[in-house]
Amino acid sequence: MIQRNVNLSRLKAGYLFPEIARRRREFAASHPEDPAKSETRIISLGVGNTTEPILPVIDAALVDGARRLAVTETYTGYTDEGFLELREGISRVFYKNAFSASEVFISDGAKCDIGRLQLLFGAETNVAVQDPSYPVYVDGSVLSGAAGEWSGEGYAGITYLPCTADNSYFPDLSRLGKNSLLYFCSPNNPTGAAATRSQLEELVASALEKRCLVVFDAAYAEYIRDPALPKTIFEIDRARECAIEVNSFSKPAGFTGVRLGWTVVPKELKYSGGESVNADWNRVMGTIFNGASNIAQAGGIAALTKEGLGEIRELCDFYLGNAKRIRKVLENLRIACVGGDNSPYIWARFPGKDSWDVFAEILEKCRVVTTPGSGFGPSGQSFIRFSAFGHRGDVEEACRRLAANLRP
Ligand code: PL4
Repeated sequence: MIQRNVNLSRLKAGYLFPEIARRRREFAASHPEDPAKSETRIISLGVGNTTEPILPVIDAALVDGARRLAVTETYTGYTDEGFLELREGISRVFYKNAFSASEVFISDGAKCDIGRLQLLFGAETNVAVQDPSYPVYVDGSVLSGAAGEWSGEGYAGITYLPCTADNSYFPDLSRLGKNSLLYFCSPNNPTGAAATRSQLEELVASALEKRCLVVFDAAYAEYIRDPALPKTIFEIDRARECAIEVNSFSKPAGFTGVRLGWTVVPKELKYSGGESVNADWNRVMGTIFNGASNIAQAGGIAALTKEGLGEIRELCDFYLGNAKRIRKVLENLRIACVGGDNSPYIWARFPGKDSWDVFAEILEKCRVVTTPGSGFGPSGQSFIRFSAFGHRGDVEEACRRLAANLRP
């Protein structure tokens, strides 16, 4: 028989979010809901999955995109790197036209691109991550062979850069090794911290000095409300020499199920041997990706219009309203927490407790699903992530239960 890819056996347990779903199912099986008692219903503040309908202008464009496929004159097939109008629109709206269409690659979402990006660098790469971080950076590195063996605390081949209250959730970059591939997410999942301009300047300066490449995940950029905070790494001078940015319509436009994202790979970006990263990404995408859905792209084009951007703002404001409510309850309980102001996540600390124990306690006492911080890396231990994605009524009910039953 064929041998299993050895890297698969290095993956630690299950992927975080299916594991949470499994524990939720297990709990539900032993604690059946009573339709007469609404307080027995399980509410999720766990996975960051959008719940609200797509707003009318963007929705109408999706419908129109589907209808155009039924008409000979407007039918389209493969679009390879994506509709030119969408690529140029993304550059115009999010990057002040700083990039040509050939530097903007349309995808089926940020997660998929994060997975594919690993193909550019290979198993010998030194990988560094913010700790805690979105699990795909580490698990994807395990699959590519770059992470090495699990050592009980983390993977031997990965440099974990702690982001804690002590450093205002921004890592000590003196620990970043030379020639590393650094995954950096702002506004951050899970801590909710959004890096300041000076912090991103420090990041770019370190990356240039140490000849590192930064994969900057800006999936939550549209949640930034503080005008002083950068929404993209490319607001920083010379970032185009050291960074790739992945982004997505999932969280701003409610496209988690539609699937549409993009990655910006500047032409200035070079490997140590001087080869073009942009040319290689073009080759990788051309080889193993066949383009995002034309219907989704029609929705994306509409999302970039004045009306569409208004809808993005409205949707993000709604989830930020949820975040504000959750954070207020936690603060009233005197539970130390951050995030929720420029991001849809609130990061709450339960000193001395194990994250999975707190997860189980909240599920048991409040029937609310959360995400255990330790699932995001060693520095997430004793933390819980609350997601603000939910219907308003559910979030308010969850807040009532937390206020009544949760103790720090
Ligand atoms: C559960 C920092 C959520 N099944 O939808 P995409 O692929 O464009 O974006 C995914 C993504 C990319 N970057 C960051 C993210 O936080 C996410 C989505 N994360 C979460 O709860 O942390 C959804 C997770 C989903 C997954 O595995 O991604």
